Amino acid sequence: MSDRHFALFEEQQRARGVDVDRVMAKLKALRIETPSWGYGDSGTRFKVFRQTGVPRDPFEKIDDAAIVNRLTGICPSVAIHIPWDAVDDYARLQTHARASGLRIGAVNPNLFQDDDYVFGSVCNERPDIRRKATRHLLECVDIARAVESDVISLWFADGSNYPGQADLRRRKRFMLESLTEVYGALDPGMRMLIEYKFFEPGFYHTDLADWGMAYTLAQRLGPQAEVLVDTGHHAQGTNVEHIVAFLLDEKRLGGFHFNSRKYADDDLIVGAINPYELFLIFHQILAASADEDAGVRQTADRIAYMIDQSHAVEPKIPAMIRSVLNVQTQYAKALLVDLPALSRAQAGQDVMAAENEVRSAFEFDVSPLLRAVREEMGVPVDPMAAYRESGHPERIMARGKGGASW
Ligand code: PSV
Ligand code: MN
Repeated sequence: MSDRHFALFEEQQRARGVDVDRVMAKLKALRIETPSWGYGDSGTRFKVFRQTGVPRDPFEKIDDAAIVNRLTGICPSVAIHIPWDAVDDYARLQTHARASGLRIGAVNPNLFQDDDYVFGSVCNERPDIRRKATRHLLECVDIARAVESDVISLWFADGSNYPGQADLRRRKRFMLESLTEVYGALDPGMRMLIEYKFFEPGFYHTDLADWGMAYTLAQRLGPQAEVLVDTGHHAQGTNVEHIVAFLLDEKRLGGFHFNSRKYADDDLIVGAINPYELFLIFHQILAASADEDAGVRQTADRIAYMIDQSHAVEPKIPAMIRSVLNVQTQYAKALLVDLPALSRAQAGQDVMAAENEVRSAFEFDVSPLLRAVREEMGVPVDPMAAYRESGHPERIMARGKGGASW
């Protein structure tokens, strides 16, 4: 490796006992899924600012996801959201993805944009609306099968705005009833990821408000149901990495929706607000990867890392690349924690040494390491600069304004 900075980094890490080759192999194996809706126009309830060059259909969203993958080398799948990405011929969509070097990842049903769902979807008091919602979920299992995806990722906007508005226990049972039917339709290799969110659009209660509710449901359903943690779906100050550790230990952590938040579910670029939190999440995952319990190790090793962002003011593709690079950076830093040394400090109840083990890994500059990894992977060492020079930003201008929303 010609890079002098990498040589210094390598020397420094080897002196700490870090196996740099192993770290590089882990970095090469990291995979992050990008969301089709992150390439579309989106905004806030106040305004959606239209950008020029936004994809006009699911095929063009795949084209944009493909360039993110080409430049980073670690984003070979794209999540779809139905009906935003509904097409007549899913085989064609999959062929297009394959030809672009991608595969279709998680299939996300949409149970929040139909007028019928004003008082909920699977938790609605009206049986005909619950049926309609369940049918849509079953349709998404079929779509997953058609595009050879093994993940169906569920989020429900179901909730209420006022005390007394809803029968909370009855709605809980409605949810279980619907998901039991959907779970029964899964193929053996498929996973159902259940995402929670503490508020919004409901402002009083949400039917799946936190990880405990999602976990309870997953347990009631069976081993193919797991919890999905969206980093933006917690109250201020929640210790998200603790939730991650707990779910890992229970072997029920299925995936992530990464994004950043400052106040609520802000959907900002991943790692833009609190990179230490992202690092600490990866630290918990990597610690679980080394657990003596094989089940915990397997759970940690098959987590679906997905980005869930909506770009209101940012150019979509560079924002997505930035998110991917920020995830990669924090993962790299977490790989530098000396787990045996940390474990010794914890066992000895040495507060300062234990805290230092973790924080000092976060403080290393991993950019020489990431440049070396990218060089070995045959992708640009600076994906952001490569995007600017790729010709893609100019090419997509021909799409004009008024592309797909979300
Ligand atoms: C809800 O806020 C959410 O996080 C769910 O994952 C949805 O599918 C996605 O955002 C829609 O943008
Ligand atoms: Mn989400």
